[in-house]
Amino acid sequence: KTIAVVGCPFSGGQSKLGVDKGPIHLVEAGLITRLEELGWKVIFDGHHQFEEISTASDPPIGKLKNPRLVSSVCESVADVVGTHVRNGQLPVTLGGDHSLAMGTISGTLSSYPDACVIWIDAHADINTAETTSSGNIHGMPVSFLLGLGEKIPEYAWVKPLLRPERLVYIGLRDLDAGERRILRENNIKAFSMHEVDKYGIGRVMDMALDHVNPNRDLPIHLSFDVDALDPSVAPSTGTPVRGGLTFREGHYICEVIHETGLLVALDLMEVNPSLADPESVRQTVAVGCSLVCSALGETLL
Ligand code: DIR
Ligand code: MN
Ligand code: MN
Ligand code: MN
Repeated sequence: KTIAVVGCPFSGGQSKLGVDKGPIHLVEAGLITRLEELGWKVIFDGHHQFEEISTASDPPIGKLKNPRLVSSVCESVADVVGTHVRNGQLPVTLGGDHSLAMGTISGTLSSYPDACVIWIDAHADINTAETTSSGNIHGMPVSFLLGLGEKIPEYAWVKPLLRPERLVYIGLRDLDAGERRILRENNIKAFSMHEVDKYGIGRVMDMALDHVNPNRDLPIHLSFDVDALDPSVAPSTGTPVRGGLTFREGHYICEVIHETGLLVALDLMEVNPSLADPESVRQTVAVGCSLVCSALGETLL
């Protein structure tokens, strides 16, 4: 089986510079060799080049910032990821900010309409054009995939193919009021850090998979925001929130997903090597690489 690494140096879904350097650091840390050592054939044809749309020609639509740029980048990511999936390859998308998942998940669902999405994050990223207070689209990709909120013509290419019952969150601890309401109204299953504390990550993973994948027969798209991890584990990210997943909890999630044998696409997002000191950056990049390796078969024994 072949992995296609899709490097996405993109930061337009939020306002901090540097997250576009995430994929370069992850690859330079040796990710591709490590995946090859796990027995995969890996294709990587350089980091993605995106159409440039200047801020001047991309004024806000309502509150949404850089709306045309984010749309055009995500549409091209959807095409790239979709093509890899159609060719039987497993796309590993390296972000870049989490708005990119609008593209990656659209790409996965274009070939696997019954795929489930496991979203690991401190945040739910489910704001709509109406509920967002930041206007940052990295806080919104899930609402587009579900088809929630007012329709924006610039995003007409995003097909609302994700059903709420095929989505589960783990690691949440920083939700906006509107996001809480959306989760409740759409009956979306979420395991916040409270449930991780209460049940332990082992039972949370069992319950999460029982919910989205009861017969363990549906393809899985894993979208991992590195800020799901505690800031002591992954400090170099744009919106760190204390009280997150431990190093082992993060890896355990990835190991269990690999054990299902159902993973068809993986995102590793929001590594920002411009934030924090060099040792924190090294640590965050190393954790990002090892999460990806765990999801792709690296084991402890
Ligand atoms: C916040 C923060 N909910 C927003 N979201 C972040 O801007 O919509 N997502 N940081 O990763
Ligand atoms: Mn996040
Ligand atoms: Mn996120
Ligand atoms: Mn974030």
